[in-house]
Amino acid sequence: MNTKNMSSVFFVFMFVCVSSVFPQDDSSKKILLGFVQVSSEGTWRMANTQSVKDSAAKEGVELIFREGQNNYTNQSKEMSDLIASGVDVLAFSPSQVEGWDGVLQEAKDVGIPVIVLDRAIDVKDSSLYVTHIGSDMIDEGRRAAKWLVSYLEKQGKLKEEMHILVLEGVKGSTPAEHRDRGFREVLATYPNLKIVHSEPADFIMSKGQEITERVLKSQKIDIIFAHNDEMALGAVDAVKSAGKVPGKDVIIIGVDGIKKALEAIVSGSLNATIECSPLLGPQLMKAVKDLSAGKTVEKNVVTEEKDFDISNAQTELPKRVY
Ligand code: GYE
Repeated sequence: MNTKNMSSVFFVFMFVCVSSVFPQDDSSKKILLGFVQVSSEGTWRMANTQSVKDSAAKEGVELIFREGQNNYTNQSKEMSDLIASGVDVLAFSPSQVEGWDGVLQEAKDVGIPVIVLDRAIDVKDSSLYVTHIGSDMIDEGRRAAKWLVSYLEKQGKLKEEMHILVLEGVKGSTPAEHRDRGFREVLATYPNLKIVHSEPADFIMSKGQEITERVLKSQKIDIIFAHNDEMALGAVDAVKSAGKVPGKDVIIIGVDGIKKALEAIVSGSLNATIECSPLLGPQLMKAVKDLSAGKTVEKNVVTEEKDFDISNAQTELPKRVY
């Protein structure tokens, strides 16, 4: 063997030794994340889905995306399916507060960590999921009522009898249940602020409009609290068609903080929106990566959010992406 050959053999030998002491980091193997979205309706949900997809692509996480059409049975089936297919991590945004114990147990039995995104859940054993990333929706309800109280106070109307219409989200869903609970909790101190009608409009704009139109025909309504902005914007249209001025004759409050709601605040037809951010993708991917690296993650990651009204909606508008 000449010197040239000997040195090549030496280098190959060294490479083999170094590789076996420092095994090649297998970061080329992508983490497989299964995500079951609750539904596809509305601006908020579309922005949430986009945020998850964009962040997965950016972070090099392989995403299997499924959608449950706002239906518990569909959603649990999709989840069982992904568990059986052996994803590394499972995430979902639940259609309802309760009923997840069984399917989460399936994941736990095979060692798949589960992340609850956006809407929180109630399960008997909280070790069935590793973390919840999303908003405190009871507090969103409280914030809506507190905004209302301070608005009425400034107008010198806090002692007057006021009739409230509540446009609820999907019955049994976390945002509907929790926002309702928080709102009523604060209102309990103000018996003159009366909820005279409350009905599910399923987070859908046209349903918010229909219900408001119907209710306005038979009752005097001073305030409308909608569990999301889409329904609140439906209510704005209904108030207009009843010949009244939304934002003045009827105070209207929504939740989410979508661009269209901020525009409606600036134009005076909506009074306030309580922010609930759909941009959860980056936090989700961080948790996915931490879990895959064997790190512990916080049990509850609460999104920081603001309230918007005429005092700050305009400044926020150019920054809104949804
Ligand atoms: O407020 C609503 C959507 O789960 C926070 O669901 C989310 C809610 C959001 O359809 O617009």
